[in-house]
Amino acid sequence: MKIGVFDSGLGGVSVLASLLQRFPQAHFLYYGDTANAPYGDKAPERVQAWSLAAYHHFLDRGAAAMVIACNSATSAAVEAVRAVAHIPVLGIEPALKTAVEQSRDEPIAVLATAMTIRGEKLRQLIRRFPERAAHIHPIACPGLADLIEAADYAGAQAYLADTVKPRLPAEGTPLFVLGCTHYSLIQPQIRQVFGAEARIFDGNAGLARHLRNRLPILDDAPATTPPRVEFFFTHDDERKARTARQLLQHASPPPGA
Ligand code: DGN
Repeated sequence: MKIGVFDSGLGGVSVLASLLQRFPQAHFLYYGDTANAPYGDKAPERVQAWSLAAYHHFLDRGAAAMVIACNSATSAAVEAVRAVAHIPVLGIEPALKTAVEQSRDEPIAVLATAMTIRGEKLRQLIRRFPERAAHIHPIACPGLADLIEAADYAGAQAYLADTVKPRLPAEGTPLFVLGCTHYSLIQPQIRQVFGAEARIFDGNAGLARHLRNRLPILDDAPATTPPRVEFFFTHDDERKARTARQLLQHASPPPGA
């Protein structure tokens, strides 16, 4: 069974790694829109059009579901894609609820692109926790996804230290809610800057659970070895696909681990 996974670039590979672990029997089609990335500072209407192009890519190849592994595209376009879709379309949501449940009064940093921070979806999510409002810090990180896309991990670490850290209260180790799928790829850098004990939450496991609920039949499909993943990038396809495979290997525990 084919599942489409869509992001503006490489960030969705962190989601793909979780999905592969949970559904090793599925055949994943990955679509990274590198010709139009980054999405975080673009007009929502354009992101809707690009998300629809990804949907048609998956539909033409027989996908049974589309996973929008990009918070920015989920925020701007999930409804627009669902309005025309013939297959389930799932978006990703920052795991704020889990962070709230697992904290007392520590600061909770929600890191995301400007598009996600401005979007109504995140505002609605934050409004669900009025008693914690004073502790929740939404922080737009323009340019951070680009550093990760370019594999500039030292630059990403400097960005966290110089741009993110000063915007958080000095008291208490913050919890981090990752509202951009690219940021899951820099968890070591977050721990480097904020301490090894920093707690980090992304929406990947929640998304895998959601997919299982929407497509219970996925669990019945026979396992394929090795797992099947096809990468497609709208720009610089071969090089990006090579990097994506490396990231995936790095992100996935070895079989049997
Ligand atoms: N990975 C994307 C997200 O989760 O928002 C977007 C990154 C980008 O295109 N700037």
